[in-house]
Amino acid sequence: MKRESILVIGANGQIGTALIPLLQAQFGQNHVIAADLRKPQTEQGIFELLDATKPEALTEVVRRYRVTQIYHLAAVLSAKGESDPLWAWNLNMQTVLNVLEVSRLNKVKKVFIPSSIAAFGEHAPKYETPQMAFLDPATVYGISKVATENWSMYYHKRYGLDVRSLRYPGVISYQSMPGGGTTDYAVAIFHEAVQGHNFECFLSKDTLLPMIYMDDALRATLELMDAPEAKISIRTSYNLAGVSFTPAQLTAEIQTYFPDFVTYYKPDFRQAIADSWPKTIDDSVAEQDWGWKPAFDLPRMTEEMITHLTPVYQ
Ligand code: AKB
Repeated sequence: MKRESILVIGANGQIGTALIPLLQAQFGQNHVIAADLRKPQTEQGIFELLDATKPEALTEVVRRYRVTQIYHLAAVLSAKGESDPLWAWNLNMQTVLNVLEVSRLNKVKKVFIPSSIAAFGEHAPKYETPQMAFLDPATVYGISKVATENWSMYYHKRYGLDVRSLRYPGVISYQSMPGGGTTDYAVAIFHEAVQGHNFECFLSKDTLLPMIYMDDALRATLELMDAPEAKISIRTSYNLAGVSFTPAQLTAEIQTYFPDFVTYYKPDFRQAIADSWPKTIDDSVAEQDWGWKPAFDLPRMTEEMITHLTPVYQ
């Protein structure tokens, strides 16, 4: 069997931090190259400082390590992107185009570039949003994800590049904090609750959004990347569902552990972003094509989050 050499761009981010140990376990520590703009706090395995907006720098790393797979996880998320739309567009698109082009020119075998529920907008059905819904996103992040999906499909059709993608819901994890997203409240709330603090939520209490626990998000990613090429019918990005909940439902679940915990609601500009997104997702195409099934519901996710975060603050 040929050895893989796997480059993870955006390795210090929320998904990279949790994905790298799994890739290291599967392929061996010396076969996973973690890359980011800044060094991580603790380094385990190979790390490269890399600015993926620079095609020469990316090419150099890909050639030096004879990279066979790339996970491109670096992006400016929905809320942060709105503070400087042109900067966010340039960063998100330049890095995606560099990854696609450098992969094509250097015969990288497989590429993973995530999309997001942010690709959907006003004219997609809000409940059980189908795979093939109309895409008219309200944020620059969403616009960049729709463009990324189309560029990925183009590289697959035109050059045969094996690019795969998932439309991630809000990802809930204890390993690291997300940054700049609209779903971030659902991680921050746990950090406050386990410290005995109350929580001020920037979304209203009944804002239903699609979310996914990190274990499910990682399993979906690895299952998609492991699926035989013939099974991949979607070359834009697969809808992916975990569990949908509102801030009020999450608060009630946390209160089963901390009965005195209170959430206060102070919606800000992120409310309009959340209101433009789906509430629940139909991921039946992922199920049909490569057998996707989420394992974590709201109670199980809450238990895991509290179990892992409690010792962090003791
Ligand atoms: C965000 O909130 O921007 C992200 C996402 C849903 O892609 N978590």
